[in-house]
Amino acid sequence: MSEAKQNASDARRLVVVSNRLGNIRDMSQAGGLAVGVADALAQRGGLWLGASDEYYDSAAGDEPLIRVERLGKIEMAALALPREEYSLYYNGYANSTLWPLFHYRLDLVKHQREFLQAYRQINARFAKALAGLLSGNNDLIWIHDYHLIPLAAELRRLGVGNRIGFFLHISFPPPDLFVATPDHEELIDDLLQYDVVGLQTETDLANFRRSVETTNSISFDIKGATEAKGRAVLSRSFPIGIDVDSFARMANDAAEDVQIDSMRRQILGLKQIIGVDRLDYSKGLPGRMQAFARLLERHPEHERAATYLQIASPTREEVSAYAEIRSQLEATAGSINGKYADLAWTPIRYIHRAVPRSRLAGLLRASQVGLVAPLRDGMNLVAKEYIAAQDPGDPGVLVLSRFAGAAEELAESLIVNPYAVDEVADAIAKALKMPLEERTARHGALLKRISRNDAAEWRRSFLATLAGEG
Ligand code: ADQ
Repeated sequence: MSEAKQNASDARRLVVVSNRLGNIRDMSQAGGLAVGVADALAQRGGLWLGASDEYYDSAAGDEPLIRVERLGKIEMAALALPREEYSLYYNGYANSTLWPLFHYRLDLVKHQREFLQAYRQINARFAKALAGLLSGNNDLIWIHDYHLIPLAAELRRLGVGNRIGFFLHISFPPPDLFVATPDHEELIDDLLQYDVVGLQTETDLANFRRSVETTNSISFDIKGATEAKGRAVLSRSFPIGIDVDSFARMANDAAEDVQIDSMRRQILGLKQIIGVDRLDYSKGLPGRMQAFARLLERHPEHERAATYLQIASPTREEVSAYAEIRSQLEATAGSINGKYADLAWTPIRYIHRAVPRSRLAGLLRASQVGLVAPLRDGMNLVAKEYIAAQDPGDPGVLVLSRFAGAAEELAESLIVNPYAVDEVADAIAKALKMPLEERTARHGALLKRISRNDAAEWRRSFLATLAGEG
């Protein structure tokens, strides 16, 4: 893109909407969405709207309750929402209907009328609040994720004619699964109210386009454009990235105790395999532990010599499927440790809490294998963080699920099928034995790729496309 064009799109005010607001004051804990969005807002100024963490209990009139705070060039707008309705929207439709559906888990999908109703009502509330905050039809509106699919449709209903883009952070299912939700036609109609629909990968993009074709009998041209009800809609993939340099710096400046632990293991010749995830059933956590147990069974030389560290932060604990995966994981870790542990060695160390990012970066660097084996994942930023965290002179090896969006970009990792426990175990064994030369060659190629497709490139390409310049 030329300088002139970049300046043209940068001149327009950016308005971002996501379910939750990022913490602009302290980006040290922020993930890809927050980093990409906050950088863009800091550069050009703009507004970020998200749900407040304060709720009200009864339907207190119809006027949106918004608290706007200005931080330099950025306005942060927190929208207070009715507690009960928010829960039906968030725990209900977003995380008990859409999340499992979009992660190919029809067995876990819950359909309840009240979920859908609340989902639409909350989106209507977001739309009303946003319409009152727009400064004109030149504002570029960028809406994030599955919580807010109907937001453009609600805004159009209020007469908002601005360019509106949508980015889906999670995977999009194939049409055969997608049409299993009774609401599939509505969801597609909603998505076709955007000017740009962005997905993580080519697979998601193809699934989205085929789902539109199946539902509405309209197809996309070779550039990803279509026309629906007189509106032009463009669909593209925009793989999200991380801020590679800042993550690498954090990993390099790791806390002293992490460094001491790493040196101790080095002296004793002990290896560490690491997994870092939200405790979500899509992340395939019990399968990873089983693969580690198979490693010990099939490659007994790793007994007492390798440890699996799994950090799994609590998430969505009010949704029953999450309570189940937690007890399943604890039982799996317990039974493997019961079988193999001795006084000097605990094979699996399992930490059920969030860890500060700087510490996390140090732990990733201190681990010889990064095990990222989700059953389905939009992108998976941990895979990219693991690469960024490594010492380029002596890097670890990434073992990556073919069902993570990141696998499309990260071909030099050891790609595995997470359903095939033996295959994952063998890949871990290969990673643990990989010679330095092969490790540095693979890591060099991966680092180059994540540096090129970083968080800045992600938002630059999305916003240029949204502004009609891409
Ligand atoms: P998530 O499903 O949350 O994101 P992921 O991409 O891995 O998955 O991002 C998780 C972020 O949280 C990473 O930055 C990671 O370091 C951090 N994190 C995870 N566990 C942690 C812990 N215990 N302590 C501290 N930090 C922790 C969704 C989609 C993904 C997509 C992203 C971004 O599901 O597929 O990659 O959005 O688009």
